[in-house]
Amino acid sequence: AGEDGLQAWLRYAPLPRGHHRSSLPSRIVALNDSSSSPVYTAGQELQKGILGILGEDLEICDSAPAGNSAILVGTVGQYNKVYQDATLHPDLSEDGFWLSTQGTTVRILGQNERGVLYGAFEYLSMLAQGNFSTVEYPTNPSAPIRWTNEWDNMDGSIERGFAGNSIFFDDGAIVANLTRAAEYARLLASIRVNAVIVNNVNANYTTLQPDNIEGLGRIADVFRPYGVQLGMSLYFASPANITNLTTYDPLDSRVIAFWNDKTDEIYQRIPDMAGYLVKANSEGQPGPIQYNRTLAQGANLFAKALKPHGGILMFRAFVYDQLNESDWKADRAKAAVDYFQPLDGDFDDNVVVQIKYGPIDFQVREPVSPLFANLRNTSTAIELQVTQEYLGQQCHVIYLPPLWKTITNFDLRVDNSTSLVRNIMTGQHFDRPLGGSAGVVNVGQNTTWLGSHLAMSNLYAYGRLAWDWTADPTEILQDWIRLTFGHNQQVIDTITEMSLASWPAYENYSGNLGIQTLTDILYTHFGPNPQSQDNNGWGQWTRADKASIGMDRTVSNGTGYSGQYPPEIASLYEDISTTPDDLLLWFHHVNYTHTLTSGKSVIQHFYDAHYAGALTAHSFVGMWESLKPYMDTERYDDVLFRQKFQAGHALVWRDAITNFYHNLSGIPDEAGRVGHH
Ligand code: GCW
Repeated sequence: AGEDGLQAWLRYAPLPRGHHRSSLPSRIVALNDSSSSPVYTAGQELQKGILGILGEDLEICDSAPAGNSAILVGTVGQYNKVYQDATLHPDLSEDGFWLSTQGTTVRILGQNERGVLYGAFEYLSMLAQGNFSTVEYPTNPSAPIRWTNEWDNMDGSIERGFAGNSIFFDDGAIVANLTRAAEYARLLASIRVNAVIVNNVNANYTTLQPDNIEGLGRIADVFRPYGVQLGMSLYFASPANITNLTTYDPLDSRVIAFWNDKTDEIYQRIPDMAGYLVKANSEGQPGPIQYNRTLAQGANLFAKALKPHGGILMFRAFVYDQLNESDWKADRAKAAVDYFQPLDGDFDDNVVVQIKYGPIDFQVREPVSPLFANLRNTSTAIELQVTQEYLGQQCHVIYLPPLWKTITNFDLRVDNSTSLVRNIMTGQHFDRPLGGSAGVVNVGQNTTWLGSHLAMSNLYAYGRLAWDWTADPTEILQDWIRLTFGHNQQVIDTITEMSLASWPAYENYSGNLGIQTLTDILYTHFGPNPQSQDNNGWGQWTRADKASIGMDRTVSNGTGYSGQYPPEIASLYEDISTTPDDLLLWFHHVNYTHTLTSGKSVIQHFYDAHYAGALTAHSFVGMWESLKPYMDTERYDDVLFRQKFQAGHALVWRDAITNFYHNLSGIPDEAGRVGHH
């Protein structure tokens, strides 16, 4: 039981009868036979996959007699050593691969060993989808950083994780059995994720104790055959916890020596460690500001220790202070630019500032973080959540790529010219050496990994997009459906329809017009709690009163946030008539009777959208039930249970939000649905 969940999109289910297939090569030639090599893994994976998909058991050899057909896997360098093919010059960058299928000769050549494994998974994905076409192409990543972050605590719990306890940690130490860690690395390699930060950004100094460094080394050992590097989050004040130092001042020579020595010790055990992730001076975490040092001085402390080892320091931009709502101009959304823009150019070249996609915190609708437009001399990466913290916690189906694409395709108009977020964060636009993305995933011990079978489309898509931000969310989704659930057209059409309707539906029944997700922000981040959105110190406010609602973030009359964007975007948001409806209440404070460009009033839009969204969620139940004949019982029942919960919870959402604003405003619903009659 649970095997389908564990294998996720790598099930290698037999290709159904009726699919055209051409004859296969007779053997697999892997050009490196060391068992920790991704090339070796590629050979093993091809053997296993072809057996599952096509029922043919190919042998793995280290060479092929001339004239014999083979699937050849190796780096370009390894290949040229054996075959001296001077005509072969595939245009590859780091981690890229070249795939060529000519009848019964298949060549999968990587720029490095990790690229070889990526190519093997690509070929297997083709076979599993019944695609036997002849192809020949190179493919390269959009960015070097394609990481996941796991918010796993050393005690085995996971912050904002919705699939059980950690696969890495338990009771303050690294678990003995790392089978799941290896299986996770296999999934990640197949979507070309190249590193995992294994512990929570709210970090603990105990990670750095010698037996835990040894344990992290064991995790890195099981990741290595999959080309996945290990990275770790650090607790800024560690030196004051594990030595007799009483300071963690980043400019103190003893503190510097501590981090240099610790870093050397870690690299001794994990020579290919990816780097560190640091959350400092954020939500109670210690940082350099305690010593009147800048955030850049804090970041560079670690960057310098990592530099000789080739490591990267990811430094989070999620820095903000508690605020008082009685101040009309107070605005948490401004914090990141206020803190980081003055430091542009002060960060070492192996520092990457990791920026959440919006200026607040993974809400259902946010504008792009303006920080992306304000750091020209600093490498940046975008932080996304695969885990659905504010978005239904895997109890609601939401296919997230359309949300991510809204952000990454946004044109910030830096210097009044095209400046797409996806080109800024990958380093291309400002010509930065580093860039990319971090996806907060938070997989757990549950056999579905994320707590829900359908949520896995988000992990799959995260990797595909991190490789190529121009890829199409629907195509990615349908590859995932075929690999996960098979080839039945009704299954493909239904899951596609449901997935594409899911983000708009959730926005409709949770929070509209840029008001954010009206979830409980004080405790659970789950379920409706509109009253928690005001009179809190967190700065996630709606400023709703009897007559009006919304944050005035204009320069002319509000917090001035809109002025953090380049001029063309600033004026778009400054002017209420050019602000898109879906961000109206993010930027403007208006009466409930204000007319939207759609012609509806704000309050009527709230009522209508909540009813429409809940209806869509309800329709998912019947859609899923129509798939019963084509599904295994285990996955059918598991998803159905969740769809029914979502349908019911969407009604709770609808009624909680519409009644809340009806009571507050006293304005009746034109359709007569809301309130007491
Ligand atoms: O919104 C908050 C989350 C915290 C998280 C924090 C962050 C890991 O509720 O759980 O801490 O964001 O991203 O640092």
